[in-house]
Amino acid sequence: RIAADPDAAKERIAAELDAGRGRSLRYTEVDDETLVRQHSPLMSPLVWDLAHVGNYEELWVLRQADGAEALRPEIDAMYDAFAHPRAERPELPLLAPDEARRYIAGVRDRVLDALDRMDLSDPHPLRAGGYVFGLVLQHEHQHAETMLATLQLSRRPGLVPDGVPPSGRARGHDQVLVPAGPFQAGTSGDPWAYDNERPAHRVDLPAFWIDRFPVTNAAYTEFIESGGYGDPRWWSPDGWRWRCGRRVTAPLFWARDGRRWWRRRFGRMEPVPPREPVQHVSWYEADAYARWAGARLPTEAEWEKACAWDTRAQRALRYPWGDAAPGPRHANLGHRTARPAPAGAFPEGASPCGAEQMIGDVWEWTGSWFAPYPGFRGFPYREYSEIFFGRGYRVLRGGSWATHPSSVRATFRNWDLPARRQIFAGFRCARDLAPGET
Ligand code: AVJ
Ligand code: FE
Repeated sequence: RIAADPDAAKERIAAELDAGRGRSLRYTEVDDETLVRQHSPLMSPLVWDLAHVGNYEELWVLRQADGAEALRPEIDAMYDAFAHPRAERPELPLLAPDEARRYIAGVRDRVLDALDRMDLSDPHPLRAGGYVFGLVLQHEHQHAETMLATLQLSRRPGLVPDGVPPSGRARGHDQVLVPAGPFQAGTSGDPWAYDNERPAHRVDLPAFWIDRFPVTNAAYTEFIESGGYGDPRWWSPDGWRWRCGRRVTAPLFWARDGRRWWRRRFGRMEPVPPREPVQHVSWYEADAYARWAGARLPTEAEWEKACAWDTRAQRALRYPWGDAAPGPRHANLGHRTARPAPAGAFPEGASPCGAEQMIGDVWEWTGSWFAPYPGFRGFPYREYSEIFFGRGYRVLRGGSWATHPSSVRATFRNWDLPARRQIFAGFRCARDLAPGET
């Protein structure tokens, strides 16, 4: 955000860029073999992500916003996510880990020079308010979260720093009412919002109930134990095909030992903690659980209204608790811990309607397809959002424990294919009011 004092704004941007880079470097402080290997066909080798964030920064800050020539035109295609799908990336002649670190450090030096020189009041859409720096910063943090998913898939213990989440005081099953009426979805004014969050528009919704907390491991285990994975009544046709084809019987990384469930988390087995939000479930599993529970997934409009619409003030907040930047008492974000916090751990992060943990802990699957808002305009490039519209992606909201605070807000939209489980995703349920219920 550009304040009255441009130097202070630039210092803040530089500090945020530095913190983002520190994170990428920490996650890649592992042996070269771990960096160059492909841990799953769903993911890039870590060394690809590392050079890609630098290449993206070079493309957008140095070339597009500052008018520089390409530093290394011969490597551009390798780090273009659209030229090479993830599965192909290990076959590319990628920069070796040390070379990648040198390349991105060289880009960063030039980026800081460009920041120094840039007039942030220039109306150019990439330069105005330092938009392009917010773009690359959020991009780097999104890849940091992707790197964590890759590290989780790698099975190697000791690669990821842990931390202890606050404890929760959650009651059992609990839903909050979101009253009927229009609200403002999306944003036109948020300075760092992506194209897919724009423009702000009015959406009128009937009243609905939404879970106060994300669905916990305890609740999800009941679905499993009651035979939920074996009963096609609960599954969409595609979901049933997916679960049978892959013989899925529990969330990814879960294993049963007699009557107890365990999970592998960053290379170590541990008992599944009952009060934590379930994570590593696909959209298909979330959808089936909701049907089993006599509920459904919220639409993304419902999710956003429950997250941040202040009915009394008739205005959209940036976060459930207001407009203040997320602090440690609001939400579990930014990898302070390497896991979701138990339900009820963030009463101070409650939204105006009383929903908790909407931001942080786990990305939440919604019932909506990823599609453009009315009046959408692709910016700054079609491949960020536009080419994913109408292609079978489901919307996720709210960010996870791995998401950096700079890269999530009530309007932020994430998306993935309904079969994906390696991301840090869970869900909560919603339901319509019963006849006569007010
Ligand atoms: C918004 C998380 C779906 O990781 O594919 C990274 C973010 N875009 N580089 C992704 C992104 C370009 C994107 N998601
Ligand atoms: Fe990227």
